[in-house]
Amino acid sequence: MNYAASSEQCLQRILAGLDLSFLSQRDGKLFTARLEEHFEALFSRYVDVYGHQYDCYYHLEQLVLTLAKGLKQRSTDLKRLDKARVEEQQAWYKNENQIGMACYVDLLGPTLNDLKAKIPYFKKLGLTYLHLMPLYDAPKGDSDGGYAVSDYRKVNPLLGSMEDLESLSKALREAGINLVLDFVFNHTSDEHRWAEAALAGDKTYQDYYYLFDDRTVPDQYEHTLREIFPQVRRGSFTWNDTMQKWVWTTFNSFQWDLNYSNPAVFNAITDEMLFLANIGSAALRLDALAFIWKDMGTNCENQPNAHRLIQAFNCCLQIVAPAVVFKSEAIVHPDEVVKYIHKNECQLSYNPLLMALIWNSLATRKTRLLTASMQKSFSIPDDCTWVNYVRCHDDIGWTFDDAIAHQLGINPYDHRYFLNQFFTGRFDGSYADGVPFAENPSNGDCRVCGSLASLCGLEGALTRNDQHAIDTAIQRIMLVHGIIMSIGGIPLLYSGDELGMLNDYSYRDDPAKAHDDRWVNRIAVTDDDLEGVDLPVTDADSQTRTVQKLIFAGLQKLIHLRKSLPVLGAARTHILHTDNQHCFAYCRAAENGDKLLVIVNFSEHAQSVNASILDVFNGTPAKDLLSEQTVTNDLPVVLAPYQQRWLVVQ
Ligand code: OTU
Repeated sequence: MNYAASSEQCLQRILAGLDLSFLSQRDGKLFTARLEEHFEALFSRYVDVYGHQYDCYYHLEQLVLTLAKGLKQRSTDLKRLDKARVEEQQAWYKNENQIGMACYVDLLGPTLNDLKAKIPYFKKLGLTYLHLMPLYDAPKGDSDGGYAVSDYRKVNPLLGSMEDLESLSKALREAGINLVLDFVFNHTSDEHRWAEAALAGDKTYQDYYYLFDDRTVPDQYEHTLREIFPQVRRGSFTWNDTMQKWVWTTFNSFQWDLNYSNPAVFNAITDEMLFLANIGSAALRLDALAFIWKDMGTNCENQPNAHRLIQAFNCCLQIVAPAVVFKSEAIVHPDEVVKYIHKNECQLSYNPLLMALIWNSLATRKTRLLTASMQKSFSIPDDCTWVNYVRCHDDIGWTFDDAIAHQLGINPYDHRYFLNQFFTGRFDGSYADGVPFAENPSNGDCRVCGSLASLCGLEGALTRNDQHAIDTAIQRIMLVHGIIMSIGGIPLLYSGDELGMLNDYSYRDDPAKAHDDRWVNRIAVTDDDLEGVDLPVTDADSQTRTVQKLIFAGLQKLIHLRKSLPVLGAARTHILHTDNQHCFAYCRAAENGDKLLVIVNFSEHAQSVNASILDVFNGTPAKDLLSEQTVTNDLPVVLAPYQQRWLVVQ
C-alpha cells in the first residue's frame, strides 16, 4: 500500500486541528520539519496496526500532541546532541572506542550519587556506555530485579531521586559515557497507577491490560505459549481476586502484560518513553520486546505487529529525540533475533547466540556449532551493531538454531541437556559451578545461572586452592572477553566480571529472592573491591585480591588494544573455517584494506591451525598484538591452551 498521499493529508488535518502554540517558534519549526520527514513512516505502521479501529485517527492525533509535548520538554543540551548525532558521519555505536558495562545501581553504588563518584573508575576501565538496570519505582520485596515498574517517572527511593538521575546522566555525558536505560514496555507492575485504576474497576484502564473473565480464552492461548518462569508459576495467566479476572502475566504474576491492541496504550507508553529519552539516555534497552503482540494460535512472540510497533516507537524518537537509539533484547531463535535489527527498528541488539555458543565451545572445546552459526547469523546491516556479551543479569538460555545442530549431527535436545548438566557441575569432569534455573517439569527445559568466574571454573579452583586450575579459569575469562572485544560490535561487560566475582548464594536466605536463582549472578561490588584493583600485584595481596588484579589488568589490556584498532570500528567480520575443531577464527576487514585476524583456542591443550588461515594477509608477515610474537606465514599458527591471537600485518 502506498501511504504517501493519505499520510500527508492526515498530517495536514492533524496539524490544523491541534493547538501547538505551547511550542516555541524554533521548536515549532523543528517539529514540523521532523514530522515532514518521519510522519509517513509512523502513519503507515500505526494504520497497519490500528487502522481497522474506528478511533484510530483520534489516537493518532493524540499521539502527535504527545510528541510535541515531548519535544517541549527536551533540554537545549539534548537538542544540541540530537543535531550532532543526526549529522554524525559515523554513528557513535560503530566506534572502536565503545566499551559497555551493565550494573545494578544498588549493587555497585549503592545509590545514584555513589555511582557518580565512581565515574573515575569507569574511565580507568575505559567505559563509554553504562547500562543501569531498572532503577524505577517498583513493588517492595520481589520486583523481578526492578523489571516490574510501578512508575517510570520516579526513581526507586532507595537509589535516589529523579534529580540524582539527571545529574548522573549529565555527569556521564560530560565524561563521554553514554547512559543506557531500560524501557520496560511489555508489562507494568500491578502497582502502577494504570493497574491500580484497573483494580479499582476503571474500564478505561482495564483495557490497558489483557483481562479475561474465565479460562476459555487463556486456555486457547496457552495451547501455543511458552512458559517463561515455570519455577514460580505454571502458564501465562494469573487469577486476580479483586477484579475476579484472569490477567495475562507472561513473566511473574505481578508483571501485567500491556494490551497493545489498544492504541491508547501505545500512546501512553510513548509518553513514558519520551520521558526516559529526555532524562538523557543515549539508548533505551527494549526489554522483552518479542512479547508485545499477542496473536491467537501463535507463541505470541516475534509477531509482525510487534515489529511494526517497535518501528512506530522508533519514528517517535526520530521526531522528538533522534539522539536516542534502541537496543533489542530478543533472546529468541537466531532467525528472529536479526529481524529486530534495522536502522528503523533497533540499531543495537544483544547477541544472545554468540553468548550461548561461546559457553557451548567452552564446554565442548569444539567450535563447529559456533562457526556454522556465526557464518549464518553474524552479519547485520552496516548501520546497526551487535552488543556482544558473555554474562548479564539473567540466565543463559541455549537459543541456538536446531537446524544447524542437526546438519552437524548434533541432537539439539540431548545437547542442551548436556550443556545444562555441564554448567551446573553435574557432568563428570566439569569445572563449572552454575545453578539450574527455570526447570520446566513438563518438558525438561532448563537454563543456567552463575557468575562468569564461577562458570569458568574459578570458584572450584579457589576452593581447592589449585593454582593450575585458577590460572586456567583466568585464561577462559580472558578468552571469552577477547572474543567480545574483537569480533565486531560493542563489548558489554557485566559489573563484577572485571574482578572475577564468584557466585553469591546469599539470595537463598532472602524470601524475596530465593525462588529466583538469577540472583546468584547479581553480585554486590564494594568500594574495597574497586580500590586499588588497577595496581600491580604485591606479596601482601591475598589470593582473591591477586586474582581480581590479574583479571582487571588483563581486561584493561584488551580494552586498550581494542580502542587502538579502527578495524574494530566500522568494518566487516568474516567468520573463517579453521582445520582445527578446537579453534575459532574470524577476520575483521575495513574498506581501507586494514585487517585483523583473530584465532582462539577453546581447548586446554596446545593447538595449531594450518598456515593457509594467514592467506588473508596475502603473504605479508603478521604479528600477534597480544603476545607481540611474529607469525611466519608458511608455518602453522600455534596456540597455547586457551590462547587467543590478534594478528595484523607487521
Ligand atoms: C527480560 O528477560 C529481563 O532481562 C529479565 O531480567 C526480566 O525478568 C524479564 O525480561 C521480564 O521483564 O525471559 O529470562 O527475550 O528471554 O525478555 C529472561 C525473551 C527473560 C526473554 C527476555 C526476558
